[in-house]
Amino acid sequence: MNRAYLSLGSNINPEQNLRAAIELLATHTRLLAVSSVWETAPVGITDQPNFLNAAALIATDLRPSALKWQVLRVIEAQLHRDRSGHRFGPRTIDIDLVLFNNAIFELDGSPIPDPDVLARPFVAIPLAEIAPAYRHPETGQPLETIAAAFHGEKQKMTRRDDINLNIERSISG
Ligand code: PH2
Ligand code: MG
Repeated sequence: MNRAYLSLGSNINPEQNLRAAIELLATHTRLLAVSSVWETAPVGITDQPNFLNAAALIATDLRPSALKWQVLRVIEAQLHRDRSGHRFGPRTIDIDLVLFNNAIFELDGSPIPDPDVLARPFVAIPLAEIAPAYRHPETGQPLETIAAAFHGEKQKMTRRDDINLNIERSISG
């Protein structure tokens, strides 16, 4: 079994789309952990709604390319992700494969580990919640150390404890 670490983001109907993405992920893979939901200011194009960001850890027998194309991209399409607009513009759901086991490789020309793990607090902080002791394959730093370096930015992020993506715990009745 492989362990894949995913970064999720949405700023169109974000609460519903994050929840739907997690539920769909659970039907395709084994969901091991889901982070809190964080409300974050948009990076890149700043004139767009705030994002909700989260991270998930899954177990899968799929290789990275199959995971990306047969699961992540399919879920994005099911949730009406429109890729015709700006690359960094608003989206219903973005599911990025950012870490895979302890491997260092390229997937369709993009590096894994995704450089955003070290560069973006909205990626590092949720990941550190679900795998604090995981060591970055290139720097050797645990995710909790990487996330702690963003303490200044973290103050600008809001943990949305009113939104719970944990499927089992949120089933009512
Ligand atoms: N994703 C982007 C561009 N900007 N900003 C925030 N806060 N969160 C994101 O997930 C995000 C972004 C492109 O993937
Ligand atoms: Mg992204």
